[in-house]
Amino acid sequence: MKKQALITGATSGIGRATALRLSAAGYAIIATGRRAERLEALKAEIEAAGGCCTTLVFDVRSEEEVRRFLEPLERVDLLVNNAGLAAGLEHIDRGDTRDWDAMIDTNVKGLLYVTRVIAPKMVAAGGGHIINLGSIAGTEPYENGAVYCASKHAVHAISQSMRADLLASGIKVTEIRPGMVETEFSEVRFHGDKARAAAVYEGVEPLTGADIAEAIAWVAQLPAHMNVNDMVLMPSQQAGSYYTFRKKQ
Ligand code: NDP
Ligand code: 8X3
Repeated sequence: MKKQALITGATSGIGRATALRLSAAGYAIIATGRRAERLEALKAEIEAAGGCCTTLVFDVRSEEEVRRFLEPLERVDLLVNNAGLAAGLEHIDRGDTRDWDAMIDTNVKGLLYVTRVIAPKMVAAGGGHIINLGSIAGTEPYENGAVYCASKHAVHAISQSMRADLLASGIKVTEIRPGMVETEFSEVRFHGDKARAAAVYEGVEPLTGADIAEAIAWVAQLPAHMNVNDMVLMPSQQAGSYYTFRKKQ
């Protein structure tokens, strides 16, 4: 029987690339997100390559939806808590509280709701692996990013605590903490402003969703006695939140 990988936020970017990569590694994929058509296209792509994919359309911000869609799952061997976003880039005195709610409700509460349903299944099964998408923003807060950075600091803290909580149950917890990855992330952050999103990557060769998926696939296949607690990945032109070397175009 194939191992089952549940990936939240598989309609785009890192989550989509991870679904494709883990399918190629032999996992049966359970792909989630809010955009049904995107999930159907992913399922078709996975099945055309000989893989197996179930899709679940729900919003991780709704505890009721998370429970309704995830409680019936019989087994999950690998959970990739990936769904997340940045909304806005503003000083604290000008931030839009609707953006703040979206980030906290998705990046923190959504990750917790999903974990609360899946972790007991792993405990009952006697093992599993949870991979959380953190960020360098989880340890290096930057100007204009108070709430996004706070949400990823929360993911960093939750990942460390849950690793301890689940230790005796044989469940591995890994946090993947990327720097700049070119996905729909910046377009979402700037509410659809493509030019402003493109400027984020000007003069830099950013990481891709596939780069992060490769790391996730590597971490997931390590032998039972070995875990990666925390992995920080960056483009080689970036040294951290505060240092990016941009080549002149
Ligand atoms: P994308 O915007 O490309 O993908 C985000 C995914 O999250 C989409 O599939 C989206 O699906 C899903 N999602 C967002 N909100 C919800 C929700 N309420 N319910 C369910 N799914 C949701 O961005 P990335 O791939 O870059 O981001 C993935 C993760 O990686 C995020 O947690 C992000 O913070 C993190 N990250 C990204 C970095 C980057 O530079 N890109 C760097 C460090 C971390 P849909 O809209 O269909 O619901
Ligand atoms: C996404 C990377 O630098 O925008 O987590 O915080 S950054």
